[in-house]
Amino acid sequence: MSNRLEAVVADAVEGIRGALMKHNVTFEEYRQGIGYLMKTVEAGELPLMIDAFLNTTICQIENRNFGGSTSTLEGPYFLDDAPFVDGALKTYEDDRHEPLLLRGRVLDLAGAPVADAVVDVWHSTPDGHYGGFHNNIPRDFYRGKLRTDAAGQYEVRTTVPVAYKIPDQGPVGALLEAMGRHSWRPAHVHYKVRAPGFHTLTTQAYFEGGAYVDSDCCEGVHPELIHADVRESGIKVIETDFALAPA
Ligand code: MBD
Ligand code: FE
Repeated sequence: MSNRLEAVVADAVEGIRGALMKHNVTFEEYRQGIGYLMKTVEAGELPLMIDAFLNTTICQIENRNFGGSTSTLEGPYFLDDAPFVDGALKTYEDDRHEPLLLRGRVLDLAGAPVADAVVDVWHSTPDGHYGGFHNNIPRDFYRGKLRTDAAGQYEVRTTVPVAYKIPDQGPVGALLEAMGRHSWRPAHVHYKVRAPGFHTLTTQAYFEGGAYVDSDCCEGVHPELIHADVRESGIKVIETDFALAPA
């Protein structure tokens, strides 16, 4: 059992050693790196740092192993107790943001519809926060569960999300800035699709031409997850079919 641990840690160390060698890292820089890691731990941002750099790799491994639609980051703002919603997500009463229709089908790998699949949808508020996490926004705002019908279809109305800035006042923000990067994620809609007998799919949708689509600080964007600006009777539509791999 410890062989797997030994293999992963040994290769991780080897990778870091390669980077140190390649860039002629000095003893002083090495000490600075340790100091930076200490600060990150003290600030409680170690999970944020590891997520920003490495979570997307774990998703790539899942994509390689399971097949079906492309999976990407769950992020820190999923709530499993979101209510089932009928027709529309709860939004701010004065939300004047552009309306958005999310719809599509849940399918198996052969393209047959999956009825009674549960599709969790969640995204940012128009002011760039998440319900249940920031500014006392109710936990059922801008999130909800949908159930697919006999044709595997789901549909829900909401408003267009905005780009999201990960915490940038601490060590992680400082590191990204020192690297010449920023702390923004492009506007996105999160999905988690579950059905008995299938592997759970966690993914996101992005907006073509949106800010930061080409420079996501968490590197979670895949080209096939970027949606063109499609409109129906003037209403913006994101249509996403999810192909689920067998469990
Ligand atoms: C988010 O909203 C998000 O989706 C990810 C992956 C990381 C931080 C904030
Ligand atoms: Fe998010």
